[in-house]
Amino acid sequence: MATAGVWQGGWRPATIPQRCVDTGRESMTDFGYVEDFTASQGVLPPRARLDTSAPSLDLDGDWRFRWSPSLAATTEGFESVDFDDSDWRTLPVPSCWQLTDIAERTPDQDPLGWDLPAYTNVLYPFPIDVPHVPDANPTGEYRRDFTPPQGFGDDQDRVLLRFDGVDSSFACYLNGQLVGTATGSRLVHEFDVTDLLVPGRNVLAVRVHKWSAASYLEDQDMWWLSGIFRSVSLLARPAGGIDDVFVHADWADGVGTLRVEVSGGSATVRLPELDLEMAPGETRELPGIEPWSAESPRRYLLEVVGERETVRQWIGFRSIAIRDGVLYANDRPLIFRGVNRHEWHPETGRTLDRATMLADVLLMKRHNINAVRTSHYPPHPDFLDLCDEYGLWVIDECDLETHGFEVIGWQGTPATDERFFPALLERMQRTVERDKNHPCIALWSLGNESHTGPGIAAMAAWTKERDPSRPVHYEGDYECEYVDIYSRMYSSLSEIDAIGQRLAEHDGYQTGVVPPRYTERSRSLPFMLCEYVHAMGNGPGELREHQELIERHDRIAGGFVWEWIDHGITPVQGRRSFRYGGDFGEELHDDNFVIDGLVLPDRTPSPGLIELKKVFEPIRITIGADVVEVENLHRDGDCGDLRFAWTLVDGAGDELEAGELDVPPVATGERVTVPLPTTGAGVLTVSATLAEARNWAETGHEITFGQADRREPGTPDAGAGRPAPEVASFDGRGRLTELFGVAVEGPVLDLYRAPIDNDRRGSHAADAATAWHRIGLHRLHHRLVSAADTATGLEFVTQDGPAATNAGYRTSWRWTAVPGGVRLDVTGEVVGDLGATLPRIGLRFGVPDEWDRLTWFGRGPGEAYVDSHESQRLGRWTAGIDELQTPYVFPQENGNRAEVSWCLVGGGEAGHGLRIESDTPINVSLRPWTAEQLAAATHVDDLVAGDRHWLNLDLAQHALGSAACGAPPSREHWLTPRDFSLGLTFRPL
Ligand code: IPT
Repeated sequence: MATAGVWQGGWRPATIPQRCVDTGRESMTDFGYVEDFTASQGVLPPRARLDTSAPSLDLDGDWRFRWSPSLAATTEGFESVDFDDSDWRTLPVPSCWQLTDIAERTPDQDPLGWDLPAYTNVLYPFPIDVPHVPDANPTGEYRRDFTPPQGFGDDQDRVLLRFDGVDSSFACYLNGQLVGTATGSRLVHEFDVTDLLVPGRNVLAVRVHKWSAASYLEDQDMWWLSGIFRSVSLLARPAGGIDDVFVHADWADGVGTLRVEVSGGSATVRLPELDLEMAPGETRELPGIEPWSAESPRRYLLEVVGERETVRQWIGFRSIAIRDGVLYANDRPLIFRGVNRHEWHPETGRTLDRATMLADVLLMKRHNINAVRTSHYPPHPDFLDLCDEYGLWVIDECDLETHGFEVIGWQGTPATDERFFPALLERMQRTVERDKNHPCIALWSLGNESHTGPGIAAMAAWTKERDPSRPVHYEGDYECEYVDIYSRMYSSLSEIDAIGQRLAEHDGYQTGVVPPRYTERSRSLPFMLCEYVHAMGNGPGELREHQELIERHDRIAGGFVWEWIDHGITPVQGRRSFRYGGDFGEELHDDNFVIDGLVLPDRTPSPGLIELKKVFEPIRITIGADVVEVENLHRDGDCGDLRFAWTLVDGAGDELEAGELDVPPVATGERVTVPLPTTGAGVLTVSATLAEARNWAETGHEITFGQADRREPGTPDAGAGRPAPEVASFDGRGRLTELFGVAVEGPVLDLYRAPIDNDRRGSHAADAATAWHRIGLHRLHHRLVSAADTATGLEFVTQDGPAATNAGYRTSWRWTAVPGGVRLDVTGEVVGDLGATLPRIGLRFGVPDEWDRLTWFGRGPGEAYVDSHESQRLGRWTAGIDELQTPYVFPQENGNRAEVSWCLVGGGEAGHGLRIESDTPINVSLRPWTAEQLAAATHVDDLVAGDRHWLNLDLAQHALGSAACGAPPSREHWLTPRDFSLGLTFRPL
């Protein structure tokens, strides 16, 4: 094989280091490989995954399985052909054994008694005692038999056994004989089993250990799960067949350059679409080639035809280059509008089927995402095929993270411990060799959060030599000694701006992990954010502010939002909520920090993803005073494949006019203007949709929209005189008891929201939730100071504030009669020191629980906040109470509807409910529980609807930001204690 020449790690004939475990059996069992630094024994050198005509046998399905709590409790002789496994249970391969029947298992009631899932972010859940692991090392023993089909592996042929992913260390036996051992959970391993295979029944036995020396290299922020979690197969390798292929397909100025290295027997390379035939190793220039890009993923089908085997390979011509500190793809700046993707399914964990992978790809494409970082390991190989086909740039990351060493000051971390170096190198080699032919892969990444040192530098050096066509990424090389792109995570906006300008000095926000050290080299390279805007819970906010900086500075090649999906685990049967860290009784855990995705565990898009779609828009529509401007930010072509349509609605939300907008061709990077299609007053929306279906979306799929509010201001109802008692009755505290004949409660001043993750955690918590709770904003007391019946109405003054402080609000409530209703004018004046920020300023109103529908004119249809609202458009919307709640896995503030001019709340039947108009746009939410109940809940199913619905009519709320892992939100989005006034009119429906 061609790869053999560069292969430096991994394969050696099996001489397993000794660590014999006294199992109490007659013989001591040799488990030395479990704590071996370079434990892959007998594994073949890595090679590309090829779509071949050679036969293969799928070994997935039900295997026999036995779980043991330790090495000592494993089964002697389990590998022998005649071992009787009839009383073992079955387990599907692929799967993660901790998730077996997980819906029925809790720490208190676990009929299986196997170890449960455990979540830690940084911490190793075992002592740092390299290369040792605890005696309690859960081990799964797997057995199955198979019969190779007729003609499978003729005389001269070889037969390989392939494991696509086994976590974390395993030994494999065929017909009672040791085949080999391997580690590298998310990496492929092949063994040559030709000499062990027999005609007829063969017995395969695999012993998989949860912990191994390799666990030190696999400390990614995710659940600890084990088992054969990707497929197993048997491959026939024809003598003289095609063992490996390395496609080099470049592109420049419309000309493709093709060279294909082939290892194995003699072969011809063909590209039928171009009538091309060439020899391996030959270089051909091909004019008229369409390049591959995420926007236009043009693929060509290549065939490598040998005497006894044909390999088919989808290829794409493209070039990735760095010039003058800017990253280019096909001679255009490459800007990642990316996400970090862990592989996750709430029922099957890291075992994904193709439909789930496709669902991810389609969701990403439909939300204007153009790139994925495979954090922090190579994905299932099918995922990369899908990225090639549908068009997503990929940063393919090696299966490596040693973050837990940070806790001990990175002392002895594998990057600096040469005993680990062969394993580090082998991991990178397995990553690159398997995936090297994918046009979607733009960069290689050496891993994540593993400090820096010669072990990682060696991975970079090997990678550059093996594949000079792709730059190398690794965030942990802060001074850019061996990487090609400067990469950071969670930098503050001001720091991103400074880096964008290539400044030498800057006092930016520091993650606490990464002190900014702008070396001359790091300043000369392109810059990217391998992680930014942490999508934990409600958020992230300030996506727009980040995108503006990315667009402003040429050197910034974009970034990757952290992260794609909440890793919630499917609930106890029949319950709606998902489980997270700590729910399985873990000794150490990181709580809901694993719930930080743009989609909920069941892949429902969160409001954060909807907002991201708008911010990542490939074209921008701006409506000015006289013109509509359309800017093609990064779409290939001239936007001729889009349809532009407009509507004008009045302040009631009724459509006044609509039409198509003729937009002339607009090339990438250009902008055009067209006259406004109407001069009418109202809200004008221009929307761009696909004129024809793509493989990732239907005709009519909206790419983006632009909006302008051209409504003429209305005149608020001037009230005068006290409302008649049959219209509004009040209690002795100045609060409504009845409005238009319906029992209501309040309104009272409300300064609280159920803290979001970004309020509770990280850098901002001291200013936010901690301070709010310390002051007591969740437990306001209200006192009626005065009540007066005046000529202009009824006026109450209240003092609203928490116990044990003199801070709060002095609030005046003036009720007056207006035609057909009542008007409330509220003014609030800050008293004393309420701290730096307030969660909200508004009014809380208890309404009947039959009032379960809201119609509003404002931003919608989804939730919106001060720093996350661009995706929500002005218009008239209606939603039921369930739709008005976003079921964030960890309950927190949600469901706010923003910039509302008027709303109807009621039971959906005319004559039952309220119409509320506001002089200035307000925030509205309606929920079946209070903010305090929401704050007390830890899982969605803790939330139980009460006998009231709570309507909030708010002036404002605090920022979302993404401080759970990052800088505090910008001051301009803080809600600081301030005086306020609100003017509201209520009428019966
Ligand atoms: C960063 C990690 O790379 C990622 O895996 C994840 O843990 C993320 O944070 C937070 O969810 S590391 C962090 C200490 C900046």
